[in-house]
Amino acid sequence: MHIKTILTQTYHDQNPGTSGLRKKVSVFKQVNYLENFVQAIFDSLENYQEKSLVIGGDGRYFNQEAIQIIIKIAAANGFGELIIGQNGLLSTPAASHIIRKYGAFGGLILSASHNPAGEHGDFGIKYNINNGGPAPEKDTLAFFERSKTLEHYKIAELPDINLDEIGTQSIEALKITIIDSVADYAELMQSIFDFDLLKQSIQSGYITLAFDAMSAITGPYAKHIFVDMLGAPIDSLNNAQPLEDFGGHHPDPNLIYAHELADLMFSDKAPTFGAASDGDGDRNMIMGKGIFVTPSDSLAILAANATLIPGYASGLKGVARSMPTSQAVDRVAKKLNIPCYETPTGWKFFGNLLDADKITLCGEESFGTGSQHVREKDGLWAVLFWLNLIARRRQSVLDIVEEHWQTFGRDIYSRHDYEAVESSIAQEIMSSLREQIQTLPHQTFGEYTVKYADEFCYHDSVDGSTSANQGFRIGFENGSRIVFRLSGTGTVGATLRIYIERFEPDSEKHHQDPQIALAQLIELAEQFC
Ligand code: G16
Repeated sequence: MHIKTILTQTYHDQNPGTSGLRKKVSVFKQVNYLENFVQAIFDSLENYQEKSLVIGGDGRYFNQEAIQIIIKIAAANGFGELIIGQNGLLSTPAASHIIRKYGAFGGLILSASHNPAGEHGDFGIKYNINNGGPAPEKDTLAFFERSKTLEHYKIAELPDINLDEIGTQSIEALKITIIDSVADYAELMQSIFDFDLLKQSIQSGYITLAFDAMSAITGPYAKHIFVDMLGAPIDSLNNAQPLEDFGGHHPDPNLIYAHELADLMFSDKAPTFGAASDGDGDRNMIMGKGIFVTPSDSLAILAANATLIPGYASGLKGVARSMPTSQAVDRVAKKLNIPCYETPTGWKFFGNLLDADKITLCGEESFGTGSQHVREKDGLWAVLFWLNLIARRRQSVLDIVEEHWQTFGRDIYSRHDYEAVESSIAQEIMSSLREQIQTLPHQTFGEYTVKYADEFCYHDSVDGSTSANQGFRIGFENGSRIVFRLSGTGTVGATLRIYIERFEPDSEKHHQDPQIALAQLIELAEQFC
């Protein structure tokens, strides 16, 4: 194999955000841009020679082209085997599982998640370590540092590899294995959930479902699992064909971007259960007939009911949520007498807790839920969890949620996003908040008295590392909270996120519209910034 060393220009903007490097396709297509970043990753890793690397992506525009480049750079840098999803496709949770199952050294996942795709959309790349989870901050910082001094990359002179055919081919000492993108993942799901009960509940018509794959990666996974394995009719799936531009959709499963599903679920024709996933299959939106379940509530409900699921029948070790996620799961943990950890936003912060067996379930307000089974959040896993719950409890989603609120109270929750804010203005807002939090404690605003106000700093109890500047928390005496932080996944300007929550123990008041129930807090939040 002939290996060339290419002299390259250095880029200074390759700083990974909350979840890998995400940029416009036009940025990634600059000369040597992708090549540099991949080389910077490999230069920052040690002892991977002759080991295996998993490669796959969500199928968006530039996915296949990028994979061909990565294959050649990985070959030149001495990996022994490349395990690649057929046609270059792997959902993020499936990639995490494959890294773990095949004991790979790590993996490169190509996705910009829920960001729009296509020639004018976004692209992204992230490195996952051998536990199957996103590289921790110390690694992503090292990638960035290396990228700023990189002058050369190595690339093997190879023909493009056919990604369509399953099987292994060897090029000298390098093995290239193309695997079925779905089979291993489906088998894992079957090992966790009661597929016989699910099949019976779906085939008897007790559960009817609508799943929107948003023309992104989960289509083939949903078809195999829901239709082929569980017997759901094919028309339960919407937008199930992955497209390079995601059909022009914004594959972010929420009430705005998955509004067709939302309209259906609030109509007379609603099935028992509705769900959607995102570009790379790690997010989930859960709906029942006439109800949208917030991700924070969903996490709490899954935790409270986990022992009904075969894979979690022996109970939970602990749970974790990201800092801005509502405190609903904390109440469940308290009742179950298990620890509840609060981590910064970013799935990578759950990795150590999962590896150390301190937690079994974890989740985030940003439509992410997951467990011990992989080291990424997992959209279809959450959907199967809910289906299994409905089948076991023989109750509708609405009844399950209402009963949960009656038992634990409701954490009324809302997130407001201010997108494409000029970066300098966003920084000014953050600086002003940093000053204000010093003086806020004990001040009273209407019915709200500030109990604490701080800038969240996380101390990882497993590896002792510290992650500072993770957003501002303002907590009130009555348990309400306002949180401010800047998103780490946007690609245009800055995105300011404001998270607002209020605890409501009175079940007579559980049906309020969150925007009305939270009106005073929303006004306060705006006043602060
Ligand atoms: C990523 C991360 C999540 C995070 C989310 C939002 O999700 O994996 O942990 O909660 O971004 O982050 P931010 O608020 O910084 O935009 P995904 O689905 O985009 O990979």
